[in-house]
Amino acid sequence: MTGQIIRPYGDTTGDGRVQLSFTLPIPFGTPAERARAEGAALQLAAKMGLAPAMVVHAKGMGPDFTFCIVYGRVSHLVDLSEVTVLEREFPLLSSAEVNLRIRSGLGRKLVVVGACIGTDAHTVGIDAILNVKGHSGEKGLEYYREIRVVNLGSQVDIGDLVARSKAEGADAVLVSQVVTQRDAHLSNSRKMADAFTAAGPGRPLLVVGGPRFDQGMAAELGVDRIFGKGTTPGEVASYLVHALTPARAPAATPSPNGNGPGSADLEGLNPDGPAADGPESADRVSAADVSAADVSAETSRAAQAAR
Ligand code: B12
Repeated sequence: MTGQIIRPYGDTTGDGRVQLSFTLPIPFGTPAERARAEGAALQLAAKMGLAPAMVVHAKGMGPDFTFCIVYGRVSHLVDLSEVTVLEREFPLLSSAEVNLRIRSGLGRKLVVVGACIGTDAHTVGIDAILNVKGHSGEKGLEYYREIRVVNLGSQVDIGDLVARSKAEGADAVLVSQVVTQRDAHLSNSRKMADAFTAAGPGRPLLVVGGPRFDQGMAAELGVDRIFGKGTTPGEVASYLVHALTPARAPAATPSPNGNGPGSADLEGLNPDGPAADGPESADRVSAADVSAADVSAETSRAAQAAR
């Protein structure tokens, strides 16, 4: 089966075979209990539309539970023309381009406060985005000259996050939620958004991330953007610039000492980027956004600073 309509396969193409694992709240101790557990697994599989189905693995999980893997055939078809994919709405920028856009657009450092909130202690994800060592070969936000990062770590109380974000003058708050038990990631994100709204005007940009978020739920959770598994720091930096630097930088006079947003930096900037042109052109910022001379000047500034 090829083209727009497909079916999963296990043994031969298009045979519809899938594998499914789940845990049942019944024991797997005695032979009678094992037979009942496997029968229960097959009943569930049949009700889910797997026919024929077989239990290929079953194992006791403590005294009261059974973990099962069922292999069976589904008759459902997948229509690829109905698959919806969330397109990235901003162009990916290099770190030099990000720094330049912040300097030109804000005229000061962009302040980011990050944390894992609630009882969540999974800091590896937010650290991958924030720490200088970064992720997937990309440096984290701490590496960017024009971004000031305040990483509050794990299990941060929402009230403390709001207070600290205010004290730091945060432009953006980046929150990680990895644990999804009882939908904690959703309820915590909503509570966080509500707390920032209740804190009054000047709410920072709210960004949440974690491997099990549905990235289409931002509005429902009251946040501005959701990032999922495999996010890289460069994507986040590019998004922050897209969301926080003004659409068109104000005209500026070159400062006599060469510091600050001179007209050379601003020339040719189009911070809206080519995102509206579609995903192809959104992959890379175009020459119309940041001139090659600007980027090369920024790149050598960064190299000098690193020495
Ligand atoms: C390492 C780990 C731990 C470590 C955490 C150490 C630390 N300092 O972070 C320790 C041992 C402490 C731990 C503890 C627990 N863990 Co744990 N843990 C994991 C594990 C193995 C890896 C997570 C990880 O580091 N991934 C690597 C990072 C880089 O990926 P990431 O988090 O997805 O982040 C990326 C993106 O999601 C995104 N992102 C993430 N956050 C953010 C935020 C923003 C703003 C942005 C933009 C992007 C972004 O960018 C990152 C880079 O791409 C996972 C299983 C797994 N393989 O994923 C379980 C897992 C997350 N843990 C789990 C559980 C249950 C627990 C415990 C409850 C276990 C227990 N009974 O005690 C405790 C809870 C502790 C607590 N209070 O939170 C479950 C969660 C299940 C669920 N449904 O929620 C998992 C899935 C394991 C499992 N299969 O059961 N854990």
